[in-house]
This record gives sequence, C-alpha cells and structure tokens, in this order.
Amino acid sequence: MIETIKIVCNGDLKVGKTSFIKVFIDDLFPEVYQETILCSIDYKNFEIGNKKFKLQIWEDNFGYRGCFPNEKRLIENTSIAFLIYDITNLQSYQSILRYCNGFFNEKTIVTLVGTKLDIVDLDNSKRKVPKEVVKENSMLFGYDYFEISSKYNINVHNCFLKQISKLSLINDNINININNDKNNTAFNNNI
Ligand SMILES: Nc1nc2c(ncn2[C@@H]2O[C@H](COP(=O)(O)OP(=O)(O)OP(=O)(O)O)[C@@H](O)[C@H]2O)c(=O)[nH]1
Ligand SMILES: [Mg+2]
Repeated sequence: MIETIKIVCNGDLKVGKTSFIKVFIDDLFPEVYQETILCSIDYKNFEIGNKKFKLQIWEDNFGYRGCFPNEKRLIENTSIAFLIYDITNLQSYQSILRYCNGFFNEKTIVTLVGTKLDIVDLDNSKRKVPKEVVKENSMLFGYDYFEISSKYNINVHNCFLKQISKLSLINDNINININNDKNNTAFNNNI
C-alpha cells in the first residue's frame, strides 16, 4: 500500500503559500493571484529511490477570512509543517511564532519558510525579517529555515525534499539529489 505523508503549510494571508505548493507540484508559478478561502488540500505522487508515496499537502491561513482552522485536523498525523512568512512583511513572521512552541506534535518536522526572496535580492531595503533573527529562533526551536522564491523557483524543491528526506519512514539508505531547483545556486539558506 502506498503511504500518505501529510504536509501542512500555515501562514498569514498572501505570504505565498499557494505559490510555494504549486511550484513544488507543477513547477508552475501562478501568475494570477487567487485567494484560498477555505483550507485547501493538494496531492502529489512522489518517489524516492524505489519507494512511492502520496503527499497530501494542506494550505491553511490561520483562520483569516472567518474560517477558523480545525486545529485538531491540522495537527493530526502531520509529518511536516511549513510555517510560511513573507520576508518583506514582519507581521507575517510574528504570526508564525505563535505556532513554533508546542503547537505541533513532537514528531512533526517543523520548518520556517521565508518567501519572496527575489524581491529582497533586487532591493535589500525591502527585507523586513532579518536573517539573523530567523536563524536565532530556528536554533532555539531546533527547526530548519529556508528562504525561497516561488516566482523564480529558488529553493522550493530543495526545501520540500530536504524535509521529506528527514522522515524516518523513508530514511533507510536512500540517497536523493536535493539540488534540483532550476536556479539553485547561491540561495540555499538552510542552516
Ligand atoms: N515576487 C514574488 N511574489 C510572490 C512570490 N510568491 C508569491 N508571490 C505573490 O504573493 C501573492 C500571494 O501569493 P499566494 O501564493 O496566492 O499566497 P497565499 O499565501 O496562498 O495567499 P492566500 O491564499 O490569500 O492566503 C501573489 O500576488 C503572488 O504572485 C514570490 O516568490 N515572489
Ligand atoms: Mg493561497
């Protein structure tokens, strides 16, 4: 039987959750913004080595737009949680901090994901979340962190693959190439 891996993407409105998921699933950056009103679920078949999995990827926006998440459903059986913030928006980073300490089960691999790296690459004054602050918090909580650009497919696949490869159920001597981002050069900010 093919195992299902549940992945949850949480974050404020418009931080880039859908784009992150779509680029991973289809290699396609949605050019037109479409809000996610309710919690959404996408699927992707996935293979590492000779093992096949089904990824079940949830998107949730912390209950904005009046649809409060059923926290139990979010937490239940979650293998990987991506807490997503926008590097150009400090408030979005503060929002995810509420979910850092003890919200998910101990076994869940929690990861901080800063989006829209392309914007600060063009103009560093747009950066509102300093890397040092994220690094400090991620060390404190024992989480990895990534800075990504879905628009230019930077670090998106790397981020998913690195965290998926950490799962114990697929961790038996499988070597995977995690550097398959199209533009994966100097942007691996994972610590
Ligand atoms: N420059 C840039 N813009 C991005 C990036 N990712 C997302 N965006 C833009 O940010 C806006 C929101 O993107 P979405 O992916 O829909 O964000 P979301 O978090 O799913 O939004 P909601 O579902 O409304 O909460 C859109 O206008 C995207 O084009 C990125 O990597 N770079
Ligand atoms: Mg969305």
